[in-house]
Amino acid sequence: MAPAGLFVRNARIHPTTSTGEALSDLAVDGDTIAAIAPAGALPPDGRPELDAAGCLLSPPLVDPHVHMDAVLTVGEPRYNESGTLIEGIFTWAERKPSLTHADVKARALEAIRWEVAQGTGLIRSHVDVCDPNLVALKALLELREEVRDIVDLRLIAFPQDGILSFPNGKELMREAMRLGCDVIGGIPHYEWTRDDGVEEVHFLFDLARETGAPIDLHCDETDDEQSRFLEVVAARTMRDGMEGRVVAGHTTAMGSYNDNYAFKLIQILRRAGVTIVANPLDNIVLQGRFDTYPKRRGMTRVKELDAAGINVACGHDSIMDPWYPLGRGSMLDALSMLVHVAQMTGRAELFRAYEMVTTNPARAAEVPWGVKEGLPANFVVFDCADEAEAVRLRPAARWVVRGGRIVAETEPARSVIHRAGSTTPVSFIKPGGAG
Ligand code: 17E
Ligand code: FE2
Repeated sequence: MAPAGLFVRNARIHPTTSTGEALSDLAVDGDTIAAIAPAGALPPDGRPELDAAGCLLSPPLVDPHVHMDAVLTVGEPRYNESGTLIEGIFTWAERKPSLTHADVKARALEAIRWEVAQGTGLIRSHVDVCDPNLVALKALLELREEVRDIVDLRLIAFPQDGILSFPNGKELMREAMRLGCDVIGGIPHYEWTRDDGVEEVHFLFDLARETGAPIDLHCDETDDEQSRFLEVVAARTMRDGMEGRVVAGHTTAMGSYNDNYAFKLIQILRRAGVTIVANPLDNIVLQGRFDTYPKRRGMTRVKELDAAGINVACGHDSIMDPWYPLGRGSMLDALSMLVHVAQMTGRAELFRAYEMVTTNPARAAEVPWGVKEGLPANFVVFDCADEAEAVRLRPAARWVVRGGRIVAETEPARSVIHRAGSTTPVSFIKPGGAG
C-alpha cells in the first residue's frame, strides 16, 4: 500500500549553497516528491505534516564501501594488536571458519540499523568470497531482500585473500556473480606477484564483460609507492568502454606516489571516469604503521582528485571489525575524518566534501539521487542548518524518509546545566550550539 503522503515545512533543501537561506516546503505523494516551493506557498492538502524548523533536508547519505560480513566481530577470536592491514586480514581469516548464516545476518542487520538511523539510504557492501561455502554471501543475499523497506543494499563480490592466490579463486568469483552479487570486487595488490595482480585485474574486466556487472575493487591499499594497479584498471576501463562503471577503493598508495606519476595517473583516471572511494576512518589507523617520523597519513589524494574533476566518494569501510575497532555506522563520522585528513576545511571545501557522502557515491552506483520534484521521496532532515554544519556537528537524523515512508526518527540530544546555588536549570543547550 502506498504511504498517505507527507508534507515537510520550513526546510533548507540541499544543496543549500545554491538556495541560500530560503526555506521551502516539500510535498510527497505516494513514494514520489510531488512538489517543492517557497515556505507557505503550497497547501498541505491533508497530508501528515513535519516541521523541519529551518533544518537541512538532504538526500539520504550513501555508504559506498563497507564490509557488512565483518561488522561487530572485533575481538573475535582476538584483537588486532599491531593495527596493520595484514594483521586484520589474518585475524579475519581466523574468524571466517566460525561464520554462520544466522551470525552474519544478525550482525549485518544491527549495523544496517545503525546506518539507517543516522541517515544512510544506500549501502554498497563488500562480501568476502574466499570461502568454499560462501556462507557470508548467502546470508547477505537473503538480508538484501529482507531490508528493502529500510535501505537499498548492494553486494560486491570481494576476494579478500586474492583470486589467483586463493584455491579456486576464479570459480568462487564466478559463483558469487551467478548467485546474484551486484558488483565485481577485487584486490590486485594482495596477489603474490605483480604479474598475478595484473592478471587479476584482467580477470575482473573479463568477468564484467561476461556478466554485464560493474566493478568496485580494493586497489593499492598499501603505502608501497610501487603498487600501481590503478593504471591497469584505468586502461582496461577505457579499452572496454566501462567509463563511469568502475570504482576503485582505498588507493592509499597514491598518498606515497611521486607527484610526476600521480599527475599522469590522475589524467588517465579522469579520462576513464573511474570513481575513487576513500575510507579515511580505516586508513588513518591502518596506514603509516611501518613509518617512524615523518609518518604518512596514508590516504588517497582526495582534494587533488576532486579538483581534477574525478568523482570522489567516502566510505565507512569498517564498524568494529579486525581492521578498525571503533565506528558506529555514521557516514558523517567518516566524512569528518575525511575533511581532517584531506585538509578540506576551507568554507567551500566543507560543502564540496558533503557531496562525497551523497551525490558522488550515488553517481558511482548509477542511482538518481537528489531532492527534486519527480524523484523518489528519499530524504533526511538533519538537526542542523546546512551541509558544513552537518560535517561539524554530525547531528541527529530527525527523520529518515524512504519511498515516502518515515523509516527512522531520532530525538536530538539536549543538555541542561545546573548552576551552583540555583534550584532551577538556567540554561538549556544543545551541545555544539546549532539550531
Ligand atoms: N579488507 C581489506 O583488504 N581492507 C580493509 N580496509 C578492510 C577489509 C576493512
Ligand atoms: Fe575495504
